[in-house]
Amino acid sequence: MKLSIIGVPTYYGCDNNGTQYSPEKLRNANIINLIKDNGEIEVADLGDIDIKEVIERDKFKNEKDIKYFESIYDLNLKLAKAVDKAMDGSDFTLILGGDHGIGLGSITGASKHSKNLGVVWIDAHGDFNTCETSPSKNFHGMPLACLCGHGDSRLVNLYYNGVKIEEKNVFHIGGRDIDKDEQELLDNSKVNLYDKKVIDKIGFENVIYDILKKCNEQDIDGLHISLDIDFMDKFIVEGTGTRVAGGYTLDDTKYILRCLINTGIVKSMDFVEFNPKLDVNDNTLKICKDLLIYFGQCLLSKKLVMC
Ligand SMILES: [Mn+2]
Repeated sequence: MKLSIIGVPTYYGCDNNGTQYSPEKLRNANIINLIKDNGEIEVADLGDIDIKEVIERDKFKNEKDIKYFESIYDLNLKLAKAVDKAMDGSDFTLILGGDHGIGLGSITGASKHSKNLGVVWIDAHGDFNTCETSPSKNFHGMPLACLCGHGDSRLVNLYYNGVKIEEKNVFHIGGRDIDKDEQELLDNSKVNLYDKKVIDKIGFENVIYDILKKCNEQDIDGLHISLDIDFMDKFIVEGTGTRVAGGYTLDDTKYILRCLINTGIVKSMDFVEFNPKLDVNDNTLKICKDLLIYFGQCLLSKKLVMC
């Protein structure tokens, strides 16, 4: 099992200084060795994407509807290329954000490695705004819409022209803070929404069952997980920028990861929105470490199941 890791030290998509320190913080917490120590995982740390610096005063200089546009475009293009290349030489690619805006680049890269890619977007927020509907103009609220072909055409056509992921192949889990116009966009889309209402009604087991059934019916041959830690409850993850009440536990998150990775078709994952500057007593760091070690164990148990 070969695992590639790419860091994306940026906060330009959330405009909340701090998420750029996440890859460094996780590496310093020995995360690479901890994942390795689980056994036969061969980890290649490919380092960080080089981020083009834009000063705060210039954040609307190139585009009035998306903050830090120039850098967002640049880093996502570099990330798409890096993920595409990493996936050529490994069984799994893990991308450490950064804010969730990096999902555009990572999934664009991953889309080159499946005939029919599916995306599981685990998040308290929709991330389905366009530059027109976004109240904040922060790109981390837009990447999923962008990947489905909505919004700024330069970002929609990043790396190669055209839609990167079909709406019906998107499975969004955990939404409980979705903007009004964004909700309308989602309701008019084919995105599969498992928001708080749905989860309360049917439970995570049935959510997973439904996703796996649809993967099968729709001939999805590869899955990418995009995990925003604000999926978890605001009292569990202090070290993230847009915390929302009524969220989920560490065990819920582990359960979802395990079920998805056990399918054997997950080849890449984003781990985003950890903000060490907002963390209290390293509580969120501990949660992140726990999750990433568990993720490594899931990769290995997948291998055992396959044997
Ligand atoms: Mn998000």
